[in-house]
Amino acid sequence: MATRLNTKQIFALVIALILILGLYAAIRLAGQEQELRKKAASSGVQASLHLIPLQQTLTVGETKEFELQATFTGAESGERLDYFRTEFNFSTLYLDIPPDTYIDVSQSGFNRIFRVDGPIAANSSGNIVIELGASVPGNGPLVYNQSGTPVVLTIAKIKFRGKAVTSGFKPLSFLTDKFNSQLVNNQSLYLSPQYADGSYQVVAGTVTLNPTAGPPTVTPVPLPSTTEPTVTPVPLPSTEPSVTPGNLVCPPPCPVGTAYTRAQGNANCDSAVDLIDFGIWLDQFTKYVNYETIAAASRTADFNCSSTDVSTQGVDLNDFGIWLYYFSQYVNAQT
Ligand SMILES: [Ca+2]
Ligand SMILES: [Ca+2]
Repeated sequence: MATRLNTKQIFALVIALILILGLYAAIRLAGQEQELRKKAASSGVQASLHLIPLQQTLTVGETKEFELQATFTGAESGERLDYFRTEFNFSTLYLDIPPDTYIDVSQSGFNRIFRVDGPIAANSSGNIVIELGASVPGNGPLVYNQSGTPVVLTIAKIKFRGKAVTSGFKPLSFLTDKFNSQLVNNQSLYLSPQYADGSYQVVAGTVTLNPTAGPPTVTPVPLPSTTEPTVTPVPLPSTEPSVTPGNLVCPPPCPVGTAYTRAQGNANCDSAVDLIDFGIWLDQFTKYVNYETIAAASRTADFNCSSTDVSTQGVDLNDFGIWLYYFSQYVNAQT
């Protein structure tokens, strides 16, 4: 019996073969990818790059230092860095690196500097490249700590100077792609670090007081102070009518025999405490709140004035209170 396969059966076999080959290829590829992934990372090291302090405020012209730190956890015993490269940028509008101030990488633990940008390169581009290496593979900085606490490397100390006032905080950003930033350990394995950008703000250097801003805070004293008796002539007792007007700190009292005294709200020294006195008080009060000086002899509505208490020597609401009190007495006496 001839066992010839017909066209249909051949076709089915070919399809099955293609499927089997495809599946095999897919399994192989997945395996290779896993291998690659193992090679791309080192043995579980968590690396992070950040600036310390994370945030700073500078005044214009002021210089402050940021430390570029790298932190490592989970490294294996004896694990070191062979190579370090990072790049980050700042705005040349607001910051610069002061001239002759170079980036300090002396504490990094690397003994070979491939590239560290100085002030001229950094200030023209706004980019800082730091590229360091071990002089011999395996003699770079150790990233393993037996106690399990993170290893902190101070890779670089960078001094920035405030150039112009910013509106709020601006970033100091790491370039995180593998082309610009690479960390390689002593087994030639890449580490993929986490990056934390820093930030800064620049504020004006000096606070200038605007003399036109806001109302004056000092209450003007319209008369010479009596708190210094050696300078100001000692005023005579207010009951003494014969004083020289130029030396007064309080208005003279009403003549003896007046029905109401000045201390009783009688501004014009007639026989009444009425709305005329209120009108005088209001006029002088208006001048007082507008800081107009009224000579003592003319300050006739200063009812509570005391030559020894400067706080009474003005026409204010205390004097109004006195007028009101005696005005009601006067009105009641009339009825
Ligand atoms: Ca009066
Ligand atoms: Ca007064």
